Amino acid sequence: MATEHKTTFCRICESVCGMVATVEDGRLVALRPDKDHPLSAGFACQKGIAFTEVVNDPDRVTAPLRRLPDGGFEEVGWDEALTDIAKRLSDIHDRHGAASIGWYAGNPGAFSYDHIPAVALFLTALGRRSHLYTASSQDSHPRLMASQLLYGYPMSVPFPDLSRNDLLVVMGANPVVSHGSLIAAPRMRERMHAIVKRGGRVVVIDPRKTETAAQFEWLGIRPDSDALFLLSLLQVMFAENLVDRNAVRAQADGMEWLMARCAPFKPEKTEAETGIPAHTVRALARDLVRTPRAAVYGRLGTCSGRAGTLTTYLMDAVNLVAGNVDVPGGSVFGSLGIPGEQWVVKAFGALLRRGYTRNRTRIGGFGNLIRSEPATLMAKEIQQPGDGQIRALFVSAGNPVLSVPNGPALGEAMKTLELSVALDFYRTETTSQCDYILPTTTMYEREDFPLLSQTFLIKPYRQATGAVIAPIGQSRTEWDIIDDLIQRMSGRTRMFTFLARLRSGAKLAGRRFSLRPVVDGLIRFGPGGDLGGLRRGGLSFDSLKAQHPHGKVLSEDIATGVLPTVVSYRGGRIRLVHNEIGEAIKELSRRVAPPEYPLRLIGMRDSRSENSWMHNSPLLMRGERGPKALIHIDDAGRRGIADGDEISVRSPFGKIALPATLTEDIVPGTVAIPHGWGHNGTGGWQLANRAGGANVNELMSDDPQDVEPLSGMAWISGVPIEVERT
Ligand SMILES: Nc1nc2c(c(=O)[nH]1)N[C@H]1C(S)=C(S)[C@@H](COP(=O)(O)OP(=O)(O)OC[C@H]3O[C@@H](n4cnc5c(=O)[nH]c(N)nc54)[C@H](O)[C@@H]3O)O[C@H]1N2
Ligand SMILES: Nc1nc2c(c(=O)[nH]1)N[C@H]1C(S)=C(S)[C@@H](COP(=O)(O)OP(=O)(O)OC[C@H]3O[C@@H](n4cnc5c(=O)[nH]c(N)nc54)[C@H](O)[C@@H]3O)O[C@H]1N2
Ligand code: SF4
Ligand SMILES: [Mo]
Repeated sequence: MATEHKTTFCRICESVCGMVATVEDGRLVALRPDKDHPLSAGFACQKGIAFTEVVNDPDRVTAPLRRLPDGGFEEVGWDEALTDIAKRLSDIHDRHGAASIGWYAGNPGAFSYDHIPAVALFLTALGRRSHLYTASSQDSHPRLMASQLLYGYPMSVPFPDLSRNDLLVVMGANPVVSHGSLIAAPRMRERMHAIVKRGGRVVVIDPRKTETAAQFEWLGIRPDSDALFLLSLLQVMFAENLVDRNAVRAQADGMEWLMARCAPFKPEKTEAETGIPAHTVRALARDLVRTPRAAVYGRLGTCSGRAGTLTTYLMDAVNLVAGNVDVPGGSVFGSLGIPGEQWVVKAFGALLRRGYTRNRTRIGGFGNLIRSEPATLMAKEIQQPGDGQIRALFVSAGNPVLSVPNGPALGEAMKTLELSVALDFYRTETTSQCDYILPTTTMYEREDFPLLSQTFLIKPYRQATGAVIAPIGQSRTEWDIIDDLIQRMSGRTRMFTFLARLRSGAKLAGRRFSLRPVVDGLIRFGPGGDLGGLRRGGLSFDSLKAQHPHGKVLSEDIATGVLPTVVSYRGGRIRLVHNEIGEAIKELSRRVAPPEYPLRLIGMRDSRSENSWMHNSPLLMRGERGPKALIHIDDAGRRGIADGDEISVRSPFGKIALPATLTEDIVPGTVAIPHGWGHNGTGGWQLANRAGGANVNELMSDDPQDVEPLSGMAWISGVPIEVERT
């Protein structure tokens, strides 16, 4: 028996931890943490280890499947499947144009260097009016929108300089469980403890005393009130004259405008709504200014309410006004490290801003942020007749029937499509609605480079991996599938023809048409790169794999003083003045709370789930698994609910039933329910189906009125609900 140990890295979540794969006779038999990885250094979580079970899952789809009229599936050959898809797609394109075709790319798509680019190429070739959706509109759109407003570029996203930080304020993130998001920091729990050990503080602002909050200082906040809290922090900083105004003016335009906007929000006026006492707000404002190395960091909890863009904008504004932006230990910006990057930021920023202003969705009129539309509206875009109605939908690496507000409506809408195609390795609640399921490889069956993580690394390093094993069954990478489709669509538009030419050009040169030369170029011409062969011993894709399998650190710390290069606006200065932000602040006072729904719903993640898709791993599903509603003892008591009781949860938009767990570790009036459940038996994952569980997104609104107006983000936090014993 041939046993090999291959060094690689996990791509389930943003930590991208180092892994060692044991391969026996070409079969992946075990995964263990890589102790020589520069950042994860011998750490991997349970999901990372359990991934062997995903790769070898007997329920995995490993041959192309075609749906039968009775809802079952039969195996078909690749050629037959792709020929039929290309033919039907061409026909739809002829009759209704590009605006009748959509693609939803889910979360795991972000972990492969060529998946999203392939989708983007395909849609661009179809035509400008094709619809792109990503999981980002249930995740980070407000973060990207705030960056687009402040820095002119959605991808300029600051994060805390953890290794040098002395005061870290975590708002609406639970890194002990999530392992960090929009920050690539394996062992994030230990890194936060290190802050405390060196005499610093970690303050967690969250409606739930989360696994993170329990280990540090917890400030319980009422859901969806963070914008008020942040406005008060700013008000105190200005009113108590804590601000080095010249320093702020040196980085940003519009400080006076901001000052005027936050002036009415004295902490004594917001404490009733936020639940955070005025003196605590004042003390934190002073600490943020006076601690030289301090930063506020927020994630899903600050994005998923009704004012995610405003909240994120204000968080960055607090960092700016407190003098903590772009300085060691503060809120910093990563980079790709390529020459001329600032011009890329300038050019792309201008392009994306223009796209946002020009391209509006048919339903709701939302700006296309990073070219994509709100996934919340997919069902309506499929069902509402007229020019631009979606008739063909592709779904790759996503399970929107569980992940978007009112997912079941999407499942129903998908049944009316003329063509639906999934690229996935499971038959899920979503892919089971598709005409075809095209089997993709898992991450360990493809070579990779963590492209999207590059600008979020707390310590810049490079790592590349080859495929650890060959594709299982007939599975193919997303690039290969899309490339094949592009070839079959050749001649349809000028772009398709151009791509076909590129392809034959590459073939003539004895190469494959792929994105690899681009990634290779980024490595070769970036820090430590071999400059295209000019510098001996320098880095390239291949030398990373061969000579630095554990990864190569580029510098101990993140560069600071880079603001002019990450800001896309002319002059390289932050822009604070935006009418949209002024409006969003006014909107805060116009909110009305429906009296029949006195409680507020928030989400929660758990260590053994990854959104909806790791519920078929026996290792992760041991014991009693499934979603439960976490309720404060007092709220439960008033309603006669005991621990373990089955309850019904109602919102203005839907109703679900699930067991309750009572706790004191949540702000009264708040109920926490995890997402990613609701395996209803339409999928082929047997273990997941047995766990079933309620789909919390049945409680969320898919009305365009309830989608965050600036970024198109789904409203999934702070939703009004009522509960009762059943
Ligand atoms: N184990 C595990 N890890 C994961 C995932 C997973 O499913 N399981 N998913 C991955 C993905 S896709 C992502 S995007 C990341 C997310 O990473 P995080 O954002 O770190 O994770 P969440 O658990 O969603 O944390 C959001 C927090 O916001 C809080 N919150 C809710 N509403 C509010 C509010 O109004 N104000 C404030 N201040 N807080 C609020 C919630 O209580 C919760 O603790 O995690 C990734 N990692
Ligand atoms: N209520 C509520 N809803 C939420 C959230 C919440 O906190 N609360 N969180 C939101 C967030 S942050 C996110 S990111 C979204 C996630 O939403 P989605 O991305 O729509 O759903 P996932 O559950 O991540 O499903 C991922 C799918 O990709 C497949 N997959 C895994 N790896 C690969 C691969 O390499 N290639 C291909 N082709 N397929 C692969 C899996 O089998 C699975 O079917 O959910 C969002 N929805
Ligand atoms: S923390 Fe994330 S990257 Fe690390 S092993 Fe777990 S799932 Fe994989
Ligand atoms: Mo996410």
